[in-house]
Amino acid sequence: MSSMTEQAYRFAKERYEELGVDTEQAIRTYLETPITFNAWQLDDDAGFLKVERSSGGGVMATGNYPGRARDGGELMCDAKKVFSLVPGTHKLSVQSKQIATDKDGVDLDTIEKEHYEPYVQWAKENNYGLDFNPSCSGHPMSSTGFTLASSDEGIRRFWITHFKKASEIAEYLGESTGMRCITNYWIPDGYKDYTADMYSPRVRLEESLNEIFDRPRRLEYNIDTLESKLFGVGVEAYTVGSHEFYMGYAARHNIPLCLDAGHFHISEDISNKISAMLLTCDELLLHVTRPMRWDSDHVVSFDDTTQSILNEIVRNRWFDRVHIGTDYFDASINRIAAGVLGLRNTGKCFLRALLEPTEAIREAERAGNYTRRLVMLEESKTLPFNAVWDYVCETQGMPAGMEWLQEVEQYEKDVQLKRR
Ligand code: RNT
Ligand code: ZN
Repeated sequence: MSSMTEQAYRFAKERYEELGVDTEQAIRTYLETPITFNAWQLDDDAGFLKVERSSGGGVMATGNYPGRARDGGELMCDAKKVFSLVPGTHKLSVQSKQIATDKDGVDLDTIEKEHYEPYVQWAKENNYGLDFNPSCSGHPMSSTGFTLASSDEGIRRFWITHFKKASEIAEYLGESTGMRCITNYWIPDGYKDYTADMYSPRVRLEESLNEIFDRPRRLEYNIDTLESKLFGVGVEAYTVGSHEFYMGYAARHNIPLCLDAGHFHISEDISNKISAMLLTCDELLLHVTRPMRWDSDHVVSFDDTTQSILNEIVRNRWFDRVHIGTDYFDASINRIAAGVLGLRNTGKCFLRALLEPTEAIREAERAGNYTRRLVMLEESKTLPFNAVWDYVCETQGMPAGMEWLQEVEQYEKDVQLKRR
């Protein structure tokens, strides 16, 4: 560690101590709390099934930067590179279509544990956790725009089978890695244009979910969470799985929700929803992302929105109830750099939240001293957070500043650009 980093940290530590903040404790919490990275940043949501791909499904990576991961092996190699440049405990959220075995003829209704076994080995070797999601997008069986809410019984059955299998596989991932898996269910169903019947698809989605959840679930190894959405590309008019739909479903069936920062009206802030939803759900999953004008999934930035989300978790010590995951994908820049940057930004917001003098601010609030509350909230923004971040990076053997980019550039030359 450089002596400058160490010196700066010592000053920062003192400064925080004066405000009642224990930097050592903050660092420990930071390092042991997992943050999940979305694997679909690395393959542009393409997946590795050998079935024909189809457009639709409401998600789309834009950009043509070379070097995306083309199979599970490349994906793991890239994800490991990402994790090597971000301090903390890591989980990778794998999509069901990212099968890691090179098998022909495997489709989403015939996936088995063995197709994900290489991920388990890899995670165990490196002390990573795994999360999971059943993926509906880009598949011929979702090309009508409907999956679990389809009026076509064949399509609906295909996806029910898929979701049931996916949850079983997720339990296997959690059991064999020793870190519980968190699965997000995101169902793209909806209409591009005005509909005359918003009710029937919702009845069908409810029936499908009831059937999927009607199996003995091993909740100690996996929890399934439900992710709502406002609209998607190609389903601008109507989304079956709206926030109200899942909120009601979650309350009635005691299933956790997944809150994606881009899935609401653009000025709505999910940090404000967490405390309300935790009265209904025991747990929540977050998809931290940066919506730019719409649900665009830009690389997570070190911005106020992300900070508010992380503050909310930390202020209430909800580390076991709110699971932090990211959901961004950019194919116009180096995908590993995108991964590292978004994860470091999420991590920075987390560490900065852990260093907030929350107790003192809450004391002012309880006393009705809102002047003091505002002054403290504003002044704490410029406390020497960065000295603590640098110190964390260097004690973990990672570059503190932007030198990590050189490593990514080298990897791009040696590995990614050779993929043709
Ligand atoms: C899509 C959702 C969802 C997906 C993943 C792949 O809009 O945000 O989280 O990105 O399930
Ligand atoms: Zn999401």
